[in-house]
Amino acid sequence: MSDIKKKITLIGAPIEEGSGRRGCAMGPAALRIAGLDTTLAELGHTVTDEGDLKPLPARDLPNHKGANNLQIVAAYTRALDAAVLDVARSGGIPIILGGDHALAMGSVSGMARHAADLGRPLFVLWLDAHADFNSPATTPSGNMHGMPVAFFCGEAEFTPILDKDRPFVDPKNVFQVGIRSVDEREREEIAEHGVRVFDMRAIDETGMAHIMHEIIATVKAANGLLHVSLDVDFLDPEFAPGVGTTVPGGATFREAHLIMEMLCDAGLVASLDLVELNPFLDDRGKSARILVELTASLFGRRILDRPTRSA
Ligand code: 6HN
Ligand code: MN
Ligand code: MN
Ligand code: MN
Repeated sequence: MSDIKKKITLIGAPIEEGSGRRGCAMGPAALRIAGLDTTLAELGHTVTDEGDLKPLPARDLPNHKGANNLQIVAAYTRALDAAVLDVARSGGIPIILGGDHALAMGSVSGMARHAADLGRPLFVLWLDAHADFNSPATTPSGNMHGMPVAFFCGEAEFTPILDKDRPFVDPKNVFQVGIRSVDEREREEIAEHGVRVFDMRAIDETGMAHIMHEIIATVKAANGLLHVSLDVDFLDPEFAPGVGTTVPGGATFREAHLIMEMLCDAGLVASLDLVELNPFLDDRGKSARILVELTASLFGRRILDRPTRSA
């Protein structure tokens, strides 16, 4: 499966207004400087870089006190919904270079439309320290990067950012792995909606391989498409310090790497977000580089194929 050559399209989404601090806007540039495009091309894929989206704020929406910078987040949501659908429809794999996690409102919405067109269910693998299931009604911060999962699962409290009749993702098709920071109301919401959560304790108790076998088997059995959303803070801050919301006790590089290798072998991944990279907080490009490494493994790089590096 991993030897199949793909058409990959990079879409930069330098949004930072969903996060409440500056820096994620530099994420797409850092991922390019770390060599994402050449690394994927060296694996034999056809890589197109569409550059960065720069949408104008959605002035048709009112300001909302529970949703900071709503007009900017909505603009990126609409732009990504369209751009991701376009790439997927033409047989490509969109990789969205973030940018904060609010961008997943658009990327997942676009993939949900694509999956609906194909008559297949969309599954989402959410690799994150956080559940990101707040809404303007429940958020403790107003920051919309804490809301994308609730958004694409169709929570009603959102002001109309996209058409109301768009397809939503069934919360039971959302797998959250690595979770270790959940707000009080989020805890209730994810339980109520049946999101499938594998928190750090589950990883420690059962191991990543077991969890991934289960997820892959579920997606395969349903003939589903899989969107992967990788938040830098999924990783332990020791490996990836370049993020504004570090939480101790995260996934190791080896666990993350295993996920990517297993997903590669399964051949199910239709689209990928690389989000929350804040190069301003990073340590000499370490976190950008780890994202490139993980993406390379997802798209076919194998340990035995890797060139031996001299010390
Ligand atoms: N992220 N749950 C917190 C909030 O403000 O809603 C943190 C969200 C973090 C979001 O890391 O993508
Ligand atoms: Mn997140
Ligand atoms: Mn997070
Ligand atoms: Mn709810």
